[in-house]
Amino acid sequence: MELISLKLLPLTLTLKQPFTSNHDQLRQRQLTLVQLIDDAHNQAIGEFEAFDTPTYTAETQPTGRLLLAQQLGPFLKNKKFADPAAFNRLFANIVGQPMALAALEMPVWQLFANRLQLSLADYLAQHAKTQVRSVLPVGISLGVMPWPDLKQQALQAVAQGYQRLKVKVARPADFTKIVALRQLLPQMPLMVDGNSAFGPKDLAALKALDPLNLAMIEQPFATTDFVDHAWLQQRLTTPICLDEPIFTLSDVQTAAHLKSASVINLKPARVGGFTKALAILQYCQQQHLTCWIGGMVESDLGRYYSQNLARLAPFVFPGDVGPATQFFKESLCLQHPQLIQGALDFTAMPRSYRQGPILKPEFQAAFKQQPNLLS
Ligand code: OSB
Ligand code: MG
Repeated sequence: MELISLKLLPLTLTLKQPFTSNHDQLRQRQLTLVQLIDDAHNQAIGEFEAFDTPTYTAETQPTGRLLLAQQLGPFLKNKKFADPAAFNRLFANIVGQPMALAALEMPVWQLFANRLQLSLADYLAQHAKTQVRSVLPVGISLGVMPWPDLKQQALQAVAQGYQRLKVKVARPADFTKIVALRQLLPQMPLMVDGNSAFGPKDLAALKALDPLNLAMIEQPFATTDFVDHAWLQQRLTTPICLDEPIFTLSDVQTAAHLKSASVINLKPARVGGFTKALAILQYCQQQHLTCWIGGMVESDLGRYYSQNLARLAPFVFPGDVGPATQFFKESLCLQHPQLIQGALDFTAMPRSYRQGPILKPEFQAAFKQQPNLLS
């Protein structure tokens, strides 16, 4: 395969309500769509999912756009690759930039799936030697918010059938809301995400979460603190999940060897795409680490990729892969799996969904105005 056209389309989506974590308050979601056209004139669209600021990870929309436009995009001119693994090898000497690379790599998987007349999920499953689920139970991630709002949104999520609640926490005072939520929902699979807000000084407050029977505590300590997370895990019964520091298989190996965590939040964009994500899944299975698919407040286009990865049978724990309508009124694509009792239903999708997401005509037209970085 060879790409004959590569175009970028920056856009900004407005959230229905701000999404607050320890890192940031997200009100506007800047994204960059990437249109790839291969030498058989098939099209696939990727999404560059870095945030505006280098708070969650180091990549940002402005710097990533520049890198895609000036280096990573034009580099692909006249490059041939026989499969997604070969595509990855083209970029083997690049340090970092996983989300920029994933914006190219995930639609390349779609292009190969189309050539083989497989759906993306079936192609991923073939690679991972596993099965695809057509009904996918999902969880929801709720931001930091006052108790009355949290109570209302949690009850609404339960009414919609979501199979797991994750609540962002940014200071020990937020834990009183988690205690109240656990009283309200004694049986609900529940977890918190600290987004690096805490440190060893917060041990007593974190230990007070143990009796709540949380599924896990995600990323309590700072991004690079593999050793401190291991220290914390020795003192907690609740499993620790790592998110922010997981860029490579080597990061997962570090976490496994140090016992920093027993759970990995796997975001295909944060690890550079599907090839890397599947290698991490395989390692997690060998090491008996739980591995589940996280979210990036993606558009519905970005969700297409994470949802179809999450459909693989080993991702048992419900992911942050519910409909993007949680965040945005606007959608970019024409078809979406419906949420029925907390699960995405892929059985009702039209046949055309197997060939990838179909962009709305206005976004398709907007690409016409953009320069082809390969010409
Ligand atoms: O820590 O998992 C996170 C959203 C933005 C940045 C970081 C995180 C999140 C989420 C996922 O919690 C929300 C979603 O996309 O469903
Ligand atoms: Mg997280």
